[in-house]
Amino acid sequence: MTGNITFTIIKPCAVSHEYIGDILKMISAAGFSIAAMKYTKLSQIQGAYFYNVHKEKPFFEDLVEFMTSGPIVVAILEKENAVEDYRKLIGNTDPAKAEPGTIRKLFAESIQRNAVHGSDSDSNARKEADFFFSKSERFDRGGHFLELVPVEDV
Ligand code: IDP
Ligand code: MG
Repeated sequence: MTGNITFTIIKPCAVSHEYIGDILKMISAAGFSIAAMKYTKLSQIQGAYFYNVHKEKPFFEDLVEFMTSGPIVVAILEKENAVEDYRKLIGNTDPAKAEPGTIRKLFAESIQRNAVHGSDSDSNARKEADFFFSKSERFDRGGHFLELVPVEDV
């Protein structure tokens, strides 16, 4: 089943360069609507939990240090085929390999400081959305509480 939400983070590098507005404009222009959003900062524990899948990678500790180094914007984005379409909009993990016009091509500094996070699957999108937002903080386009299907059905 193709999910209709994805989860994004505008990373500390992009926030500190004042790119929040430009990135949100691209997200909106690409047809995503914001179902939830907050300005926050990750603790060490939250950063390590969020990137737990990468804990064996050589870049893990640096990544958590970077992601906890300053404020971020976290958001749930709603659109048909959200995960795949958002990965296309952000581009390759490495900005040197990202397509022209993608968010990472335009705003990333390096493979680590690559401006934004985007979920890699429907089930991870749901888990990441649940990690940051309660049911009462998520809204559909009509302004009603966003109903999400259970993770196991995504
Ligand atoms: P993704 O963000 O495109 O899904 P992942 O492979 O899931 O890429 O990696 C998570 C994050 O870890 C990346 O967005 C980037 O910030 C960082 N990262 C990935 N590969 C490297 C690397 O080779 N060196 C340093 N940081 C990396
Ligand atoms: Mg990933």
